[in-house]
Amino acid sequence: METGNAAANFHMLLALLIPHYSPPQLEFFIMFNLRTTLLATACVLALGACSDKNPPAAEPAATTPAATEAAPVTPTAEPAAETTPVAPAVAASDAKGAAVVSDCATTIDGSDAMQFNVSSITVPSSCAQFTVNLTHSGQMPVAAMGHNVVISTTADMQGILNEGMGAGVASDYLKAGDTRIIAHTKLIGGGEKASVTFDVGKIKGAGPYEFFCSFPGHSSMMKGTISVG
Ligand SMILES: [Cu+2]
Repeated sequence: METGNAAANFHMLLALLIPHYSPPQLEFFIMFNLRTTLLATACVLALGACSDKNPPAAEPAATTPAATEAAPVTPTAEPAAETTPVAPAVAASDAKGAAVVSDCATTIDGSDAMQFNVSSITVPSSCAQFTVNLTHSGQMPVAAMGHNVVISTTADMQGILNEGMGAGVASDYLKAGDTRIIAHTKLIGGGEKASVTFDVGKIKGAGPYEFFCSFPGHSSMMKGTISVG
C-alpha cells in the first residue's frame, strides 16, 4: 500500500508540474525507461563479462608464442657452448709438448685415457736412423685399449686408418703390405713395450708427416707431428 501511495503522490506531483500530464502516460514512460535502463545495465554487464573473459584468453595466447619463441633461442645457444670446450681439448692435446730426443731415439707413452704424452717429435737431421720406443702406462688389455705408433704423411693417414680398421687387433689394425706406412710398432696393451727403427730419409720429403695410433677411434686423440729439424 505504501508503494501505491508513493506512486500516487508521484503522479500528483508530476500532474502539478506538467500541465497536460496524465498518469497512464507516466506509467508507460516509467516502465519504458525502467526496461531501457535494465537492458542497458544487462548489456553493460554482458560486455563487462565479455571484456573480462577476453583479456585472460588473450594473455595466455600471447604468453604461449612468447615462450615458444624464447625456447628455440636456448638450444641455439647450447650447441655453441658445447662446441667451445672442444677447442680447448684440442689445444690441450697440441700443448702436450715435444718428445725428448736422445741418441737418435725417443720414448713416448700411451695411456688408458687414450692419450700420447707428447704431441710432436723432432728428429735431428744428423740421424741416419731414428728409433721410437712406445710404452703403455695403462692396465687395459690390447683388445680394449691397444696402442701403436704409425708414421705416414698427413695426407695418407686417413686412408691407412680406414683400411686398417678391418684388419683386426691381430694385424695391429693395419692393412698388410700398405706401402703408405713409413714405419709402425706393433699394437700393445697396458704394461707392454714396443719399438720401431726407420731411415730418417723417409721423412725428409715434402711431408708434412704424422705419428698416430691406428686402433679404431684413437687417432682423433692420439696423433702428433713428426719432422726432421
Ligand atoms: Cu691407441
